[in-house]
Amino acid sequence: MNIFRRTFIAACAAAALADPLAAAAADIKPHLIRFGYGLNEQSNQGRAVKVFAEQVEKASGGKMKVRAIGAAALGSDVQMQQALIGGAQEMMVGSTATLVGISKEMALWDTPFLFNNTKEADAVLDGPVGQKVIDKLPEKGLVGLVYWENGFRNLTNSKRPVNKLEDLGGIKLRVMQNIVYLDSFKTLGANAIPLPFSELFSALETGTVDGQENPFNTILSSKFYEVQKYVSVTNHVYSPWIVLVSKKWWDGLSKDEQKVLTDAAQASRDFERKDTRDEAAKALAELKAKGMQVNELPPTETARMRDKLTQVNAGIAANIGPDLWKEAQADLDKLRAKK
Ligand code: TK8
Repeated sequence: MNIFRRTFIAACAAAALADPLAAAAADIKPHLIRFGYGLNEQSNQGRAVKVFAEQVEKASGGKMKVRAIGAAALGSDVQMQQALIGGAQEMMVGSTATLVGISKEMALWDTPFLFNNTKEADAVLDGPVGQKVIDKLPEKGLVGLVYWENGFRNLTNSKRPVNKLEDLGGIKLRVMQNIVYLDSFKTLGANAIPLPFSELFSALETGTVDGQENPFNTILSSKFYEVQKYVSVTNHVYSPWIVLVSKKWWDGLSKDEQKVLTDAAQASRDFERKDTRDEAAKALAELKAKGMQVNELPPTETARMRDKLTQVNAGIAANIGPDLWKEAQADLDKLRAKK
């Protein structure tokens, strides 16, 4: 061994001792992570994927590289979930709602008006109930790392402002590929049509559907204001996103590599929720500026909607199991009693 090589090895060892991150990185094998998502790069989803990617590269000393692929270029949520299960793709982020066909407990998050505010959402999603739902994924071939915020969903359409329940009558409304959403909007009188998000813009543009529902952030970042006239503020459900890993791939990683991903996922969650909330606070004004006509649903009409939708709750409870349902309700009761 020549002197240069010896000096180099000694320097690496010293650096590894001085920096625990570098020490861990020494055990990390080179990896390329294909990370797919449905929204575009300029969206809150795209920004948070970038934060995740940067942290993974840094913490792994450049050995784990994330190739972020947005705008559903790797497929819809449902297609990507299948690719993860099969091991053809490493990671993704998407709606919990589109996962219900694979993991039925995810339907808890589809309960209309489940959370009154983001505080409640964070507490339940990051608490024992959220973890129990995530713990059901490995048996399906997926690992769930964290929940991000998609947000409270609101209605848009091209026909008329929805001021009362009856205004939804006959509106061809795109819903996610999820049984609870389908039931909910049928119950409210809309003509609910399930479609993947990746087909939504053109379906709105061509009139295949008249309307859709999503958080203000998405209505803005996906430019739905170009093809929709009315926004009705309904906040009918809080929608989470979930960061998923292929279990097939995850099982082959070292503990250090798994930790790099878990830590980065948590950091991206904190970034994402703050970023999403900051944007949501300004988004409605921007949508108005883009020419959309905004109306708030009167409280009496929200109450009527809520009443009608309690019909779907029994089905959700039966589907996810009464214990999980009751535990979520008990946690919410406790949170609400605290104030
Ligand atoms: C993005 C979707 C989207 C969701 C939807 O892939 O489909 O309406 O809100 O965020 O998961």
